Amino acid sequence: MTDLARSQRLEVVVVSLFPEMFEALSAWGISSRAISDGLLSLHCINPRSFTEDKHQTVDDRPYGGGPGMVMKTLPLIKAVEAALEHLQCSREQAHVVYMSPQGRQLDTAAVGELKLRTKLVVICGRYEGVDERFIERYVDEEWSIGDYVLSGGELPAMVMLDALIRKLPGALGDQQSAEQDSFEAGLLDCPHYTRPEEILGQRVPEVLLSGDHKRIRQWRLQQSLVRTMQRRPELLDALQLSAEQEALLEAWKRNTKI
Ligand code: 9D3
Repeated sequence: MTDLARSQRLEVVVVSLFPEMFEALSAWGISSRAISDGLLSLHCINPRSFTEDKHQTVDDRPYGGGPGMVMKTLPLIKAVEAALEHLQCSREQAHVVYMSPQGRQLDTAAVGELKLRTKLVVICGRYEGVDERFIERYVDEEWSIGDYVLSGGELPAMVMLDALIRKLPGALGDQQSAEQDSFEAGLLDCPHYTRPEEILGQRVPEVLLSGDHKRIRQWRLQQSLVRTMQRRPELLDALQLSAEQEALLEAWKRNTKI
């Protein structure tokens, strides 16, 4: 689907025991602007509000024993049903994802897939995770943000949503800056400078002051290529370089050998 072909705005419902954490998205920066501009809606539902006992219990001990607790199934089921109600859609019409260390690892391609959805339910786990039967019944996909242990699914959900929101048409003031982003072109970013021209003896590279836009573009591309080669060679291996890119990289290698 092209950007212009997006027929419906993205509607997101997050299921979390800590809904206030999502104010990091709704109150600040590009994500908050995207929401107030109506590019997406973000609604949070707390499974705790679907408990019936005095202590509003959302966790319980694991069958089989061992340390840690597991999120109870019924409050989660009720929360997802409330999410579908909020989205005014059936289970089949919504895409339900569970943030989980066992999930597929998020990357640019994955973000591109997720942003095509129009109704997204994002489940955040706490404790050791959720009852497996809940996953079997409701979850379409499990997503991780990388191989390190966090305390729950909220930060991963926010990472995923922030990456996704940046790719919604109109989310960035200058649509080009999304395409120029690191990774979008498969390359790391070039260095950036702002005023003053000199600070404590460090000068801005002369080419950036030249006003020669062709040379500036070539310098930036060359910097991106060299940095990618030095810091993330596996990214470069995955690319088919253009003739210009090949030439810029070779020119750099030639000049640094002398
Ligand atoms: C240390 C506890 N672990 C083994 C006994 C399992 C475990 C359970 C729950 C590890 C982490 C979590 C909480 N993490 C997430 O919910 C999570 C996550 C993450 O920790 N890292 C990367 N991506 C994600 S997505 C959700």
